[in-house]
Amino acid sequence: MNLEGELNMKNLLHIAMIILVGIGLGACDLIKPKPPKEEKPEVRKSEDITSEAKVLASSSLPDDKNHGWTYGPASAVDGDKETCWSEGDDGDGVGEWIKLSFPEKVVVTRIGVIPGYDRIFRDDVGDRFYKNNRVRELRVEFSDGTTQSLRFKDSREMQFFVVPEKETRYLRFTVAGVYTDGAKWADCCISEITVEGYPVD
Ligand SMILES: [Ca+2]
Ligand SMILES: [Ca+2]
Repeated sequence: MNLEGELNMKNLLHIAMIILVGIGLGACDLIKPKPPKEEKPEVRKSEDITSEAKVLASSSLPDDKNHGWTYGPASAVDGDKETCWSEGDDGDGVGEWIKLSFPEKVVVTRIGVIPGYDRIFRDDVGDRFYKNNRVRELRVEFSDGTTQSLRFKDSREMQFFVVPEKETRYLRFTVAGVYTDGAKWADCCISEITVEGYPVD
């Protein structure tokens, strides 16, 4: 065997070794026991818990008996965007509140609000949204006394806010600012509030 032949043979042996070692490692991998699964803390599933709450308000507009429309706080949690809670104070609504109280402590994760009266009716007034005051800002108070501010766009879709997970017995929403442009009535309205979370064990 000349020098070239010797080198080729060496290379072939080298490649064969690499393949054998590779197969060996692969086999080891196959029979290696899998590490135990890491224990993850249980993640609680958030759900719509609005219907569990009792609802109260600082004031409400008298119901419209002609149309059969109700303006009490229950209208903000009935799942119908065409019914609303309207405050009944003489002013623009700043300082008025609506409170959702839960029978047990809950962890709140997300809040959604339609910050006005999302009803369109076939009469001279038509669309009620911009004819009433809309919420610009709500201050949410939790039962530990802490508060969080929610700021709204002046538009009729439900607007959502993620809440740093917090245990609470109630949520009190106080109107801290309103949009009044174009309003015919000084009534601040909320068509819907939804609360997502889960009960505390
Ligand atoms: Ca409603
Ligand atoms: Ca008012």
